[in-house]
Amino acid sequence: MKITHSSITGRIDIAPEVSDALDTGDAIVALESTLVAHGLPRPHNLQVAQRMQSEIRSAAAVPAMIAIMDGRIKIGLSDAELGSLANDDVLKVTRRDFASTISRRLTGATTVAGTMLAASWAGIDVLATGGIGGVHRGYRRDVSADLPELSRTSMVVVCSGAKAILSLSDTIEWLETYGVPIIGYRTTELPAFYSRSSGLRLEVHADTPEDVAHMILIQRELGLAGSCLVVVPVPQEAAIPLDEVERDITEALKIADSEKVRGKAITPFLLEQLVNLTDGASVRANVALLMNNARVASEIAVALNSRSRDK
Ligand code: PSU
Ligand code: MN
Repeated sequence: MKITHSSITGRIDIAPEVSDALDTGDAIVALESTLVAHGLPRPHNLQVAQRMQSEIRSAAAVPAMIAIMDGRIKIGLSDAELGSLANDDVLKVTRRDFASTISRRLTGATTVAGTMLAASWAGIDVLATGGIGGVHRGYRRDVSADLPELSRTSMVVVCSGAKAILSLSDTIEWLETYGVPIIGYRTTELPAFYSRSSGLRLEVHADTPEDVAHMILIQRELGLAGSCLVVVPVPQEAAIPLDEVERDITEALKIADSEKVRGKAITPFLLEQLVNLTDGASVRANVALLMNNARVASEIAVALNSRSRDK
């Protein structure tokens, strides 16, 4: 198995399926566990995680859900481990939380940032998720740890943009400042998570997994550290029109403000409010885009592998 920093090996458990794929050079897609623990309501959370894993397998890749369980970094989770993340109260782990979670032998779900870090330690280079964190509306100093992680850790992150509850334009500006390329996958606009368009134009797009793989390999050849963000719109049949979801987001933000929710609690709080305000349409969109992103990420991982082999 391919682990870069030897001192980390003692802290990581890699599931047999993932370890075999690392040995044989098969495509692997990392999955964040925060969407299971904090992002989706029960029982959707567990079902979606299982369905994403099947989707990845049927697209000829191996899923690697990442979390910290009792102080061990896990790359690939058993059904029992997944079940405990879906049902128990666990921590939310980003870069700053690794050492404290491990030293106290606690259990935590990794955010996109935390997942990127652990995936890169294990030698995995593609990650699929729903939406990354970003710059919050109104509280511009609340910037998700996902953004700096994207600028420093090399990974292909496939998502449907940043969560719509954020300021998408401020998030794009941040990524530009810190040199993170954004590739629109079959879109010329930044997707707005629940909606297919945001009105924010993207300069770069790709129509096939091979196109994406080509750009990523050049990024690597140039030695440009950091991630590429591949943004994929939610499938049409589950999309919510932008003006409709914007009304509900404004309402959810008002509730958060009146209840003085701040910091890392705000994302899960707003997502939960939206489930009620949209009568479940936000969950349907979220599930559809997660499944679709899992498939696209697998196709990109496969294309990256065959391109690197051809060289
Ligand atoms: N997107 C979702 N649901 C989520 C998240 C993203 O649809 O729960 C999670 C991801 O794990 C992401 C995190 O990394 O929210 C960002 O949280 P924060 O704003 O606290 O950094
Ligand atoms: Mn945040």
